[in-house]
Amino acid sequence: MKIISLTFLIAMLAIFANGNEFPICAGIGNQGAPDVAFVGNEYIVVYDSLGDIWAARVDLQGNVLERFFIHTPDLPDWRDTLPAVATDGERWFVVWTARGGLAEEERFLGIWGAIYEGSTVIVEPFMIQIGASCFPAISCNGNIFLITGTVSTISIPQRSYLRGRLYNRDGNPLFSDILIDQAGGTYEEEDGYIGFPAITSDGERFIVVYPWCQWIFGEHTLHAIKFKFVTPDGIVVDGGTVFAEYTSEPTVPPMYPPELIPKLYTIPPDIAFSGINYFCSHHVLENYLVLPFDGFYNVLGAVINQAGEILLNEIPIAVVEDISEFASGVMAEHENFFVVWQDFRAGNFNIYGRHYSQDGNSILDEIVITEAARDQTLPSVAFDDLNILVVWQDFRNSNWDIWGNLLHKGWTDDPLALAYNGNRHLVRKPRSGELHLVYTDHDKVIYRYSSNGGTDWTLPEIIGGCRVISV
Ligand SMILES: [Ca+2]
Ligand SMILES: [Ca+2]
Ligand SMILES: [Ca+2]
Repeated sequence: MKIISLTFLIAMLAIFANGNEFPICAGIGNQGAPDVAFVGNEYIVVYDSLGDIWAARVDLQGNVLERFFIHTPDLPDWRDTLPAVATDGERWFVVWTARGGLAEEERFLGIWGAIYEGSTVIVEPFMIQIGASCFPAISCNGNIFLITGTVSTISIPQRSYLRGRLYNRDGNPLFSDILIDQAGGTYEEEDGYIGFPAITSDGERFIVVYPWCQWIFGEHTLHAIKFKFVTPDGIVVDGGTVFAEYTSEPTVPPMYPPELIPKLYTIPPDIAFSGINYFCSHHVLENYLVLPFDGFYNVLGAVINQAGEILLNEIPIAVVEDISEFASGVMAEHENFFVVWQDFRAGNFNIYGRHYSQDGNSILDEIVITEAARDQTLPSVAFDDLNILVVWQDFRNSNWDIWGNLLHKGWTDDPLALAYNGNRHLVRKPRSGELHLVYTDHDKVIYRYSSNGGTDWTLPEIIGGCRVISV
């Protein structure tokens, strides 16, 4: 009996350890590079499946409603990959890049986009005209979309450009190309390179954050994480530098073979706006002397105000020595921020998260998002005004799939505790274990239901907006 009980206990622990993890797409072969946005009343998850772009609609209880195909590359043996998605609240705009060639001569072939409402296509896939070929990023200020990407020239010195363009919700480009920044100087020994950018908006202006490096007069390389602003008129406004480190080697990608290009440049930082400040999360090498080979990484953060001043820098988000932590994503959760990252502490990659105040102070404990077997990598995160959906690519089944975990804030997850605390109401249906709970949170009325006396609860659901409630 004891053995049976112990087996049962272990099985139960495994279930709880997985929390609310669920597969979003576990198709044959590899699915990867997911991005997620909260659109209207559902989440849209975009991803690369076998080199095609797909999307999944996920409801607020974590049910996958639908998966649908968006685009396959025009050229044989090329892949459509690295999708990014943004929304104006109704429509969602997905961008991606076409990538091809053998590993040692990988090339990018421009940036593509398409616009949807729900699963209805509004604008069929089309070329995005920004004069950039790789690392697409997109954000919306509520009205118009900024799309950015980078391109590098085969020249002496090597130059790299971060370009962008504003688009309206019908897929029409506004104004002309915007040159946001460039790397690479005038002289032969001034090679430069710009890596994968990220964008967000304060509802009017956009802020773009990106890795930047340049080999300076043959003496040293400056590696930096920089940011600039773009106005809705397409004007670039100076920003600042949240990180800078020198190395004495000519360590400017892509002079290396692609497999040696550091994750510094091929995996983006991220940035979010809380209504007051921006929070930028990014990864850096623990030791820059290891370039051009990959060393270990740390995740750092910075709080930037709307004037572009860095209020707090080098926030140590995940900084364990000789352990790689990188690929962070950040989103605003009302006045706070939530950062997720991939982490090798267990000997394979898992995903963790942590909350920060708008002042950059860590609040609450670290949250385990997934500790499943094998690797979970490249997390992306969205907030639906109540819950958080984290998505990632997942190798637990020995091929890459897309998985998610729907978190309820992370700190008020005990419904019964909620019910006994403040403006909250709990009702039990007579002669049953059925509980109905309503409470308010940021002027929204939240509802949860339990069929078994409070052991299991539905995920919180917004049912209205007011301050005084009853049930
Ligand atoms: Ca580390
Ligand atoms: Ca793992
Ligand atoms: Ca798969």
